[in-house]
Amino acid sequence: MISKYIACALSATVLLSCNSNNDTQRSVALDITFDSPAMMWEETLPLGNGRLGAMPDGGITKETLVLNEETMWSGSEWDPSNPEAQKYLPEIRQKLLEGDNLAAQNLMFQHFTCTGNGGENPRYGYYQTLGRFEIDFSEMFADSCFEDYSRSLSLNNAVANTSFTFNYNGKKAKFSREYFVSIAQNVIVVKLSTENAPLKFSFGFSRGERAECKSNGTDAVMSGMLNSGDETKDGVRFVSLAKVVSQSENEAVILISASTDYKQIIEHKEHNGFEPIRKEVDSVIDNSPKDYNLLKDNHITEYKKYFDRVSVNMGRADADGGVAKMDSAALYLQFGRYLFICSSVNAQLPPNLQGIWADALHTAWNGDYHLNINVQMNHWPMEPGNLSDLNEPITRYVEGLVPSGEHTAKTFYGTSGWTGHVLANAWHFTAPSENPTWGSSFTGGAWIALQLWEHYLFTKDSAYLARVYPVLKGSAEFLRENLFEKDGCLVTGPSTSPENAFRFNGQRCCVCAGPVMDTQICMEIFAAVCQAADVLDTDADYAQLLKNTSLRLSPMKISPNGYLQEWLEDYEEIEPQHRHVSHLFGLYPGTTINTPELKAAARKTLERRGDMGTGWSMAWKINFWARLGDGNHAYRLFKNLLHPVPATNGGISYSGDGAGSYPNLFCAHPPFQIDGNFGGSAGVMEMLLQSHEVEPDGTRIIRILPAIPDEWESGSFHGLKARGGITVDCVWQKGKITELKIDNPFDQKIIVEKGSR
Ligand code: FUC
Repeated sequence: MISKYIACALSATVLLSCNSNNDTQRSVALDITFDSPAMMWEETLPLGNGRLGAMPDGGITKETLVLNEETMWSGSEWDPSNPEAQKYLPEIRQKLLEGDNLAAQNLMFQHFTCTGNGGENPRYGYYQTLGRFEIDFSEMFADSCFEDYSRSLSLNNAVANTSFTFNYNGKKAKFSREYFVSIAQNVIVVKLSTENAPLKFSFGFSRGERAECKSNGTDAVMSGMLNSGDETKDGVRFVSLAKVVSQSENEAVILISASTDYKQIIEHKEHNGFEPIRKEVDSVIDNSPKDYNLLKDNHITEYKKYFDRVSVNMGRADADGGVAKMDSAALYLQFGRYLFICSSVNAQLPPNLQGIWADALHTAWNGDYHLNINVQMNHWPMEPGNLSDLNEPITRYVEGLVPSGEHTAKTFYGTSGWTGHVLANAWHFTAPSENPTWGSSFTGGAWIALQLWEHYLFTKDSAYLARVYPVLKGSAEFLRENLFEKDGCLVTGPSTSPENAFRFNGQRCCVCAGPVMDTQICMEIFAAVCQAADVLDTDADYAQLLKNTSLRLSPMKISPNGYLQEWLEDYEEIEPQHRHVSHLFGLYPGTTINTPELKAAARKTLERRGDMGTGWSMAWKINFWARLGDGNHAYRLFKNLLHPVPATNGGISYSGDGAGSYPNLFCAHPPFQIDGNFGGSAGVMEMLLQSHEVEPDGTRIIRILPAIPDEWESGSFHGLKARGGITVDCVWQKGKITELKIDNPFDQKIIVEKGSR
C-alpha cells in the first residue's frame, strides 16, 4: 500500500507559508505545510501542552503519533558525592598556581569526579519517549491512489491537519484528520472524518520496552515502569489511555491522556502503584468536554493567550513600502515561541534537550539539562518573546537543584552556597561529572540562576525577586568562597572553558584556573545579587562584600592577536573553531563585554571561530552578531542555521557536519536538539530589539532595530518585551521607522536608540 502511495505522491517538500495581511500586519497566517506523509520522524509535526507531546506523521494507511510525557525519566535520586574529593582540592589548586595544569587535570581524574560514573549510571537516568499511538486504516482503502495530499501545522492555532482524497466505490472520497494537544484539558485530541466513504479504523499503543499495551476497539491502555537504576527503588510508573469519545459512520474523536508518578516520587509523597495514575488518566478523559468543537475552541483560546501577544513580519519592501514576502526569520522567531509555549505551559519540568519531543527510548545525551549552554539557551526567547509567565517550570527546577547543589558545595568544596556543574537531570544531579575535561565547570548553577534574575529585570516583579533571592545569593556565595588568588587577582578553579581544550606542553588539556567565562559569570551574579539586595532592601553589608570581591576578579584579557582570550593564558586552542564560544558569555546573554575595546576583541573572536558549528552554536552566534550591531552577519548565521538537513542517521556530530534544520524546522545539532530553535528565535528578536545596557545612572537603553540585515527593508513587530516591563511595537518602511510605540508601565528612565549602530 505504502509503495503504491509513493508512486503517486508529490515530492516531500516542506512549504513554509506565511500569508501576511499588509493592512494591519497583525494577522499573519503561519503554517508549516507538507505535501506528503512524514517519511522520517524529523518530518512529523510537533504538538504539545507542556505535559504531553504528540507528533503525527500523517501516514495514509497507518497514522503514527510519537507520544511524549514530560516526566518519562528513568533513574532516581542518588548521592554521587565523592567523600575523598575535598581532600585533594588544595593540591589541585596548588598545581594550578604552579602552572601545572596537566598535573591538576590528572588529580581531578583520579579524585575529583562524582562516584558511580555520572551520566552513564542507570541511576542518572534518561528522558524517553512515552511510546507510539498507531491508528490503522488499511480496511478503508480498496483502491489506493491517493491525491490532493496536504499535511500542515498552524502556529496560529497549535492545531495540525492531514487530508487527502481517494477513490471509494467509483467516487472521490476525502479523509481529513485534525490533531491538537489541548492546553485547556491535558489531553491529546485526534479527530478523524471522511466524506463519501465510511470511516474504519483500529488503534493501539506500542513501546519497545517496559510496557504492557492492551486495546479493545474503543479503548487502549499502556502502562509500565521505567528503570530506577536502583534495585531498592521503584522507577517512574506511567499509564496512557486512549478512548473513542464520539463516533458516527463518518467521524470519530479519540482522546489520549497520560501521566506518571514522577511528581510523587520527587516530592517524596506516599503513592500506591498504578491505581492513582490510572484514576487520573481516566478522570482527565471523563472530565473533558465530549463536544469536539468546544474542546478545540477551548484549546485555541488558551493557546492564543500566549501566542498572539507577539506578531512579526519583515522582508523586502514592496512598491508601497510594505513587506513583499515575509522573511523566514519571522517564521523562525514564531516557531521558537510556539515550541516554547507547547513545551512549557502547565509543565512540571522545563523543556529538556528535545523539549518534550523525543522519539527514542534513550534520548541523545540522556535528554537532560546540560548547564553549560543548553538549558539556558532553551529559555532565551521566553522573556523578550512575551512569555514571561511561563517561567514557573524553570524557576521550580532551579529551586529544586538548590538542596542537592548545597550538598555538592559542602562535600566536594567544603563551602556554603550551592552549585551545579555540567550535568543536571530530572533527579537534581549537581555533582562534577565523570570526566573533568568537560564536566568540572562549576558555574552552571550560577548561569541558570541568572535566568531567574532576567525574569525580574523583564518584569520588575519584586515578589518574585524575594522568592528567588536565596537561590541567587546561594550561587553567588558558592562562587565567592571558591575564588582564590592567582597573580594578584581572584580566579575560579579547578574549572574549564566549557568543553574546549588547549595545547599544554604538547598535550591536550582542559582543566585550568580562571577561564574567562567563569569570571564573567561571577561578575554578573555578584552584580545581580547586589542589585537584588538593593531592591529588596536587605543584606547591604553582603552586597558590599560582593562589590569588593568583584573588583578583585581577574580582568578580561585581549590577546596580542586582537581576540578576547578564552583563558588566563593565551593558550593555543586545539580546535580554534570549537562550537562553544564561552568567553563571549559576557556579550550574550551577559553584559560584561561592554566597552568598544572588548567588543572589538569579541568580534575578532567570532571571526576566528567562524560561521559554522552545531545547531545551537550557530544560534548563539546570531545573538552575538546582533549584540555587535551587525545585522548582515547575524543574518548570515541565521541562514546557516536554516541549512536543510534532509535526513538523520541518528548519530551525534560535534563538528558542525549535518547541522542546520530538519524538514519540520527542528534544529539539527545533529541530532535534533531544541536549544538551537530557541536560541535562533531569540537571536531574531535580538536583531529587532535590545535592552541589555544601562547608563551609569540606571537609565535603560532601548535599541530599536539594532541589527537589521539588508533583506529586512520593511517590517513590523508588535509585543516584543524589553527589560523594565516595557512592551514595544514598531513599523518600519524602506529602512525608516514609521511607527513606534513604547509602553513603559513602571516609568523606567529610558533612552531610545533607533537603527543599527
Ligand atoms: C554539551 C555540548 C554538546 C551538546 C550537549 C548536549 O555537551 O557541548 O554540543 O549540545 O551538551
